[in-house]
Amino acid sequence: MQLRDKLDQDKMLITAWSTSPSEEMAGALARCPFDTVTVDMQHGAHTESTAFASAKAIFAAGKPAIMRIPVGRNDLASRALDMGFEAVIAPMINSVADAEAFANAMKYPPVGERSWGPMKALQLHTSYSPESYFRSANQKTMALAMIETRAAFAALDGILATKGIDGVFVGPSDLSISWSGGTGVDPKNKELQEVIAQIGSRAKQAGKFAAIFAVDPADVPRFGKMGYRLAALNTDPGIIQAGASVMLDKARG
Ligand code: 3PY
Ligand code: MG
Repeated sequence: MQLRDKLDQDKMLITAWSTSPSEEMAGALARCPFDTVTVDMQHGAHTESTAFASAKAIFAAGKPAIMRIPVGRNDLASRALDMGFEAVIAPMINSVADAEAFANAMKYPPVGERSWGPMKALQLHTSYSPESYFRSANQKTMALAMIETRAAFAALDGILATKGIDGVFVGPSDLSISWSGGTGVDPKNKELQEVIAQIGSRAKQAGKFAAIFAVDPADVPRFGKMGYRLAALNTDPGIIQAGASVMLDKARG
């Protein structure tokens, strides 16, 4: 497991966002110079079997794998860790109770109630024995709670203080919908930038990590200055489109 160690180095890490139900595609993303790849089971088209195969393909490329689970699927959070994912992002964590339920699934006792069975993870992370995995998993695997509503922002300090929550992950699109009272989606909304800055600094103060989905790659250095340590750049179709545009512009002069 290496994601936690990389984050502890206090550098901005960048994750690709895998939405196509293909381990080939996830492996291709992992072979690009991203620091890590996130497999999206909330809005992506992955099934459990393509997600689990993707974890292996990402790991084979020497990168850590992250999973975003669908809303409320804490059973899948434990399962993702059992399959070798190193971090789980849980969407719509809107209260301390939501954060506690997520942390319970992610951490072994005495912190939470994760059930024992990391046999597949041990096949990937071969430097661990069952005993050493048990001793280090609570510290090395990461529970990232998504802050993407007004309610979540109101509960931020409680969520950050929840035992077993390692960090928060801002979803600027849903946050913009909630912030506007449902009148629109505008993740680049000016008012939201102050909220995003506060989340970064309050996470840092609480000794937790802050991460965010960067709709515009040019925003990543600005998020870094706000204390964020992990940014998601784009989904696989967006990455292909951006690369194709650069190549076609060159080819067509
Ligand atoms: C959001 O912006 O709402 C997200 O969930 C990003 O993936
Ligand atoms: Mg969202």
